[in-house]
Amino acid sequence: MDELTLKITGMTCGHCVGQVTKALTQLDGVQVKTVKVGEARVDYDQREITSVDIARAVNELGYEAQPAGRAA
Ligand SMILES: [Cu+2]
Repeated sequence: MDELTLKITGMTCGHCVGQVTKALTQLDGVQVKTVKVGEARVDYDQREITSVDIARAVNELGYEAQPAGRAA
């Protein structure tokens, strides 16, 4: 598994955290570690999904996600 941290703009409250958590949990190959306002950390399997796909799932909710830290 590889680690991905997403910096997310547009999140403001616990509802946003719930929405992002739900969307990430539904992705195959992704294990959610922590989600808080402005940031999500997951482990993911590169054979199943890319960091771009993971960010896109968050963007589809109306937020703006960008990979942070170690590139994958
Ligand atoms: Cu909110």
